Amino acid sequence: MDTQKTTNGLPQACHGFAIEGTYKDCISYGNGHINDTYLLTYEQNDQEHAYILQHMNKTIFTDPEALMENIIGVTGFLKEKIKAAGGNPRRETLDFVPAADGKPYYKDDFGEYWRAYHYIDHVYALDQVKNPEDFYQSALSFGHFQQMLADFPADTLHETIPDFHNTAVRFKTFEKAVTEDICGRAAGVMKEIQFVRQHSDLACVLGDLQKQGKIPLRVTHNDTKSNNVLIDEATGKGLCVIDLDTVMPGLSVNDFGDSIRFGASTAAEDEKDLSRVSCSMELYEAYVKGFLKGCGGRLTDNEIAALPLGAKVMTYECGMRFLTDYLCGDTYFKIHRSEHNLDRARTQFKLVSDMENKWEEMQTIVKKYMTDTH
Ligand code: ADP
Ligand code: GN1
Ligand code: MG
Repeated sequence: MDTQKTTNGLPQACHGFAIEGTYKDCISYGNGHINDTYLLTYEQNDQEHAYILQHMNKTIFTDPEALMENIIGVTGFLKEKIKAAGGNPRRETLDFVPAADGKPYYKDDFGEYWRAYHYIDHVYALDQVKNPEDFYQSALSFGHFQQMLADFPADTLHETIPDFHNTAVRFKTFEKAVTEDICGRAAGVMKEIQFVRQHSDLACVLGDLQKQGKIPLRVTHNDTKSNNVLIDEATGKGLCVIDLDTVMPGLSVNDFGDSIRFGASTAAEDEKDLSRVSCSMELYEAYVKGFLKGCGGRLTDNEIAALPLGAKVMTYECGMRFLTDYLCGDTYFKIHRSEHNLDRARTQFKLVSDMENKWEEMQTIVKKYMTDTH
């Protein structure tokens, strides 16, 4: 990602939205790998008001206007559900701020796209899960999110990134990166390349279940990292699911799995010391319990039975994506050091191996909660 593109347009973007009052401040914010996020402050009647300002990554989300249409559709739909349930629609879903010209995004003089949201205050996002209760709350929120979107008209959604969780396509892209080896890095990571190849059966297994009609397509979040849920500081409860860029038809087991690969790990996604990386069964169990409850009994028996597989496949897929990006010269995920993507790939492969060792336990835990849901 060309950070220069962001800094060029940033001063304009700070003044590009329909925000009253006087501009005060704008600082870098959050730890996402894709967009550039800022905390923007304005003064209105002697009071400070905060906003989230985001530079949208146009290389990855190639149609930012279609992306914003999705977000308006989804947040508008969620707001009605939240109101009907007696909740606060300005805190329980993203509340976007239009640009000064009324459009849902601001386009700067360099052709880059920006958007703004009202800042939700007195919350925290989990960049690393520290305790089962927080993770349980995160699971409830992501499960509930899927439940609320169960009757959303899926055909109105644009596919913001084609084949996003098509693991078979990801595998082909990986093999192409190995063959082309444009940075000459493949020889140094043969062990990791072999790992991906030896586990290639994981690339088709969920797609096959879906094609055979055994698990359904639903409207899913598709990026269920624990830092994409805001937890209310006052109550400790999950408040708002954010980062809605990839809400598209997908598999419930993938939403479950992506959360596990990130949140149930005993170490950070980019931990260098692999002896610290494992899949915590305590955290896994907390998530199973919360996710099934959050989904409100909507998951089929086949989906529930495939949850452990979702965890393994999403971890494998993510590791393969990090390794592919390393081989291609680190152009997709933001990196903060050399070999950052390689370190991230290694943690994911360590987790896949650990899940293989704990496979029976992972299935037993799911069975334990299966009966609660029907
Ligand atoms: P990315 O796509 O880069 O992951 P996110 O949309 O997840 O970007 O935002 C990055 C971080 O900014 C989040 O993890 C969260 O901490 C914070 N954040 C985003 N939107 C809001 C909001 N409306 N209110 C408060 N914090 C937010
Ligand atoms: C990215 O945007 P962020 O940081 O929440 C990525 C996810 C990966 C994740 C790995 C649009 O998520 O798919 O699982 O990094 N998002 C996109 O940490 O590619
Ligand atoms: Mg995010």
